[in-house]
Amino acid sequence: MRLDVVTIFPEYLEPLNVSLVGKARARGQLDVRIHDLRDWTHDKHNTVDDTPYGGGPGMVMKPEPWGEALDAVVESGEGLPTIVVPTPSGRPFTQELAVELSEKPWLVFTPARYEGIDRRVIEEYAERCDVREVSIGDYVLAGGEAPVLVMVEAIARLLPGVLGNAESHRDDSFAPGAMADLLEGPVYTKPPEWRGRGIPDVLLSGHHGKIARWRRDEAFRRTTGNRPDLIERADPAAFDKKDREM
Ligand code: 6GU
Repeated sequence: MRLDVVTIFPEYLEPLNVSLVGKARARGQLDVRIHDLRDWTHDKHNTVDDTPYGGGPGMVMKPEPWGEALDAVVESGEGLPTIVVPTPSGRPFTQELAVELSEKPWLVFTPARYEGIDRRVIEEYAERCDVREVSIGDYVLAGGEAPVLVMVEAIARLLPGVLGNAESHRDDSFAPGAMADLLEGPVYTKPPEWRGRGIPDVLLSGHHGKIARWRRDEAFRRTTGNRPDLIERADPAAFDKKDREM
């Protein structure tokens, strides 16, 4: 997968050199290219923002540098990319969207600062490319760079061969499958006793059926406590009689 990011803070994207995403790049599974938006400005101060028409607080990112930058990036590859515009006004970024984006050959991210990008830029590229305005949650950040880190990590771990073990995503919270609609429950490892705290007996029993039932009950308990909205929204057929007895 090819991944371009256009930003006024290229150094903010340095975590993409580390850990899972860094390794995927080193292995050639991900081709990440970071671009400085100011490279497409022409004035002495490399201006990227201006005051909003109609008045109001804050600044708006000017269309010209974004237009030149996106023309250069879009024309630098084969075919057309999917453009992901991080904005608190976008559609929610979900595991489902992460899966969909992980199947694209080429993504371009356009993290903005200030009050966002002049609307005409989004309109212009939506005529040429698939453009997605995406939010990572119901809170406001100072810019789209941290959301890009979040989205790229969620997408990269879904690419074939990036996680060591393809089974690793099977039980993810929000993954489709047997535990769909439930959050993952607690996990334990050695030592068997730590600061006087043991391991639930069932996990030491070797009884796979009982372990599966216990894991499901714990997942159900956690979901009821932390995300009751997920239980209400779920297909009632997703829950069995034993779940309802919890
Ligand atoms: Cl994508 N950007 C900003 N600035 N704030 C956000 C967001 C994105 N998603 C949630 N809050």
